[in-house]
Amino acid sequence: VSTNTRVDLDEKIMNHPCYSEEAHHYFARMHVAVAPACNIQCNYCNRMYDCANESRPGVVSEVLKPEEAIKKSLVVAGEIPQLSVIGIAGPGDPLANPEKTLATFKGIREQASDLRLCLSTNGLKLMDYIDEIQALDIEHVTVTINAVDPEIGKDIYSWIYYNGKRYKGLEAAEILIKQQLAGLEALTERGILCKVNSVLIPGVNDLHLKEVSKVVKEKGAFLHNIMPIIVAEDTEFARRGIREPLAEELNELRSSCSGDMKMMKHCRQCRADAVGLLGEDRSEEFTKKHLETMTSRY
Ligand code: CLF
Ligand code: SF4
Repeated sequence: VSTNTRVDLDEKIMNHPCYSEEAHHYFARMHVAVAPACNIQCNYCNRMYDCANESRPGVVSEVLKPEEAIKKSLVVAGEIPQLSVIGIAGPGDPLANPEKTLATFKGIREQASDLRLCLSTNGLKLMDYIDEIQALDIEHVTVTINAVDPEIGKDIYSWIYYNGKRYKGLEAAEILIKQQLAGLEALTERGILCKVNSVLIPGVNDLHLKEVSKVVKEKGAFLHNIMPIIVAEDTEFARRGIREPLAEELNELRSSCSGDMKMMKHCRQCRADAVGLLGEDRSEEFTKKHLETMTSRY
């Protein structure tokens, strides 16, 4: 690694509240919720709420048009000087809404070039947008990978919708996992910093996540974030009686994986329209209604 690349990498980590535990005390992020549709069905998601791959189910974010999201980014950057990152993480999957997601990133890139861009996706369509992600200088990408073995994946996903066709069961899991890992590898080859989120689902993938950690590290992931499932009502996992993990189970699993790679321990399972430092939620201050009265100043 050359000195320049090293400095560059340190910078990318140090200014991002999710990639550095230290940075999360000083740097804020904002999510713009521009992506309502999704192309897969996770068994912990009931579609009424934010994407549970990155967010807290049970929260309904305010969906914005790209132009509204760009304006919001400029306003919030003016109001919150610690703002360093704009992320798109839902409420569905950003790459299942490619026009909206890319138009938003493009506008922010052009009008607020000092903000870093961050994308969180289920990874199904990553390979189709690698060039765009690189061209827009999106420095951080999260891929949610809950299994690397389709036999386990088939119990986590009911279906995927891929290139005009719906797939179910083992076949769906095979395609999804293949695309996720190929996407992860392609991104890291291009120097894009990748984090992998995994939802810990007791009795389904708890014994498998160590293997996931190992594989995603091999594919170049920089950070692994194991998040506890939040069992939302009206989901397949609620019907199957899946329980939420205990704090000790989560901690134990994280430490058993940490030999393989850097583990994230400060994730707050943010909403898809979260604003502010990781521990605070200022989304209410910056709703569409409130923004209208603020935009005249920007
Ligand atoms: Fe958002 Fe995610 Fe980017 Fe961070 S959140 S898109 S990487 S800017 Fe961070 Fe929030 Fe945890 Fe996500 S604390 S839910 S890991
Ligand atoms: Fe729900 Fe996100 Fe899974 Fe899509 S990717 S089904 S929005 S949790």
